[in-house]
Amino acid sequence: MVLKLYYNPGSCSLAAHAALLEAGLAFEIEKIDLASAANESEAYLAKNRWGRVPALVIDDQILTENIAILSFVADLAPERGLLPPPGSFARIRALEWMALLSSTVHVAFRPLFRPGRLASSAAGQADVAAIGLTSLNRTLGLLDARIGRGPYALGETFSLVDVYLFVFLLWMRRPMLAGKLDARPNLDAMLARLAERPAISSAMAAEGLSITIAQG
Ligand SMILES: N[C@@H](CCC(=O)N[C@@H](CS)C(=O)NCC(=O)O)C(=O)O
Repeated sequence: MVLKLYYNPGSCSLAAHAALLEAGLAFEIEKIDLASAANESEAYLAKNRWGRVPALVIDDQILTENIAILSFVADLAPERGLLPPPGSFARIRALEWMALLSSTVHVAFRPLFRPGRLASSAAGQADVAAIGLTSLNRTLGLLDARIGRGPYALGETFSLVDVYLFVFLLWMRRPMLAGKLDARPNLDAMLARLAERPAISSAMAAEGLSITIAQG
């Protein structure tokens, strides 16, 4: 099976990248540079009409959305136990977690990272960012409480939910958020724990990232 991941360094595609490494699968990667709008190029849109990353080529198909990609990757390597088995309630709990990360946590960063998509004037964008910061802090507070002392999102067992979560923990360290977020000890401890996993640190290195200079 040919697998090829389209990614942008430090974007949410980092979850799919680290997941492929956790699964021990052979795959290629190709950078789609969001900073130069390579995701809006005709060539990329011909492959993925949504113009976003991650996108995973699987032979002659293309799969988008982290939730789908992480589920697919976990099921390719069942012996690694990267997600609970299909059909179990634990798998549904993992799905709930991934949906929360995709629909609520990811989008809570958008008013801060991309205020220009929500307002045109400088004053409007500043307002969007200010309201967004309040909302992001509240979301991260709920996340911190739900994680508790972990050690992992699903409790005692590591899963690809943690790999997905890692992306947002990394985003919390972006320089533009420095000094703006409330203290989140559980999330900080989780970031430190996950950063030590070889698959996560290898994906970070391949994308040219470090915890303090995460970009994307
Ligand atoms: N729900 C999607 C979100 C994908 C997404 O928004 N990716 C961002 C990078 S984190 C992107 O490609 N943005 C480009 C753009 O919006 O122009 C997923 O989890 O795969």
